[in-house]
Amino acid sequence: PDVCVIGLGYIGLPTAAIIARAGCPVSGVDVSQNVVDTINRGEIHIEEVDLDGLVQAVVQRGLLRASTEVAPADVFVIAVPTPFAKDGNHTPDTSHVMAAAEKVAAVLKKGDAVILESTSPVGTTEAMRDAIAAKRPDLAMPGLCEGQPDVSIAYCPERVLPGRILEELTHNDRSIGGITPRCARKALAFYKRFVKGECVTTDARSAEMTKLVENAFRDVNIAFANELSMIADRQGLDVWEVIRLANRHPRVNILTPGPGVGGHCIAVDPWFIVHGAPEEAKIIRQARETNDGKMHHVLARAKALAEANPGEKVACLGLAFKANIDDFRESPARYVAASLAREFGERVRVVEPYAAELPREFEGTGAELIDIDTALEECGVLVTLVDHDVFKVIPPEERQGKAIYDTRGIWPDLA
Ligand code: SAJ
Repeated sequence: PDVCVIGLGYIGLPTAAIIARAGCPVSGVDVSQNVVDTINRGEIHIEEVDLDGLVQAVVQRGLLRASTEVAPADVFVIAVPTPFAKDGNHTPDTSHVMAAAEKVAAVLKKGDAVILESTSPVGTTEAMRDAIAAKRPDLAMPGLCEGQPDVSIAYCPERVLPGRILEELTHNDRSIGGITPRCARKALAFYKRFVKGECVTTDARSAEMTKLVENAFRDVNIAFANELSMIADRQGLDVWEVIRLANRHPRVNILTPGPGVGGHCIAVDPWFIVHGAPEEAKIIRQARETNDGKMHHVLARAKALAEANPGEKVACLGLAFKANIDDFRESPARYVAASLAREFGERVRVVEPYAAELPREFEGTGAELIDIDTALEECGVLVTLVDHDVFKVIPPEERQGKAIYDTRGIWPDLA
């Protein structure tokens, strides 16, 4: 089939490339002319392992072409952002999904399939169907007509990990949620072309909730670890030792405390559940608040350590939202480092091997980006904020005599 992928970001572009590699002609659509031009040159605008070579190959073979306009196709895959509305209440904003659906509606024909992949609150796929139905009264819509609908509509979330996107897009299992069972079967046949993992069919609302639940599960588990670390601080316990021991229980697997939860998914998606059922979603809401609060706890402890060592420079190790990636958006490490820079100015050094320069909020603070060897020579205080491999391998003798706050537990010998 001819495929149209709408939204060429972290999910849409790799998905478009993988569909193209499977031999389907793909037209990729993005609102940004710059993104479109970059891809048509065979280049990419995001960082992801092996994505550059794949996009170059499928563009060169004429299988992937980008545009700012939605053109007719047989299968439409929507992978646009679903951020929060700007009301400060963590309300989901599905306007990009609806805008994409309206563009699809304009070119939709009998027999086509529309698949939503964007993380969405429960009910969004049906709302999208209704928006398409309003624009195209000539087409019989699934769930709204008697007998056979003219088009099929489904919700099929991804569950890929940044840094492993291509691998996980191919090998992860997938939930395939149809508005009707027939819609699910149609979407299933499409995903089978490029997914090697198992594709499990369900209804659209269950698939929407599944995606949210997966990330909320992880958030709650991280919150448990973060809460433990704050309890341990209060009681003068070593949290790493407690977790190591508890995890020897055959049915206990406590995750790793850190400076908070970053990224664009785990810190966002649980709120979509809370928004849909505010009375019931108590643990899920609390986990979000606990993980956000951890940042402030870490900052307070780091400040105290800097104040207790007034003559020393303070090295913040890491800015990324997690280990071994160059993504600094929504990063608790970055928040803590920038707050320390504002407070302690020229005493602060930042080590981030994945950054070429410090983000804008560091401007004028006097803080500097340096490499790890310089930090180990010049800084008497070390605050580890990201568990990058390059930090983990620093041996104890190189850190000897320094005041250290290891927020991620990367140096077990400290315990
Ligand atoms: N973190 C901890 N302690 C831990 C694990 C993680 O503090 O034990 C922190 C990380 O440092 C990071 C944040 O949590 O700041 C999230 O990192 P992550 O690796 O758990 O997840 P993401 O955001 O990179 O990707 C998640 C994944 N979801 C799940 O594992 C349930 C991924 O599979 C999803 O596809 C992705 O969200 C998404 O796009 O929804």
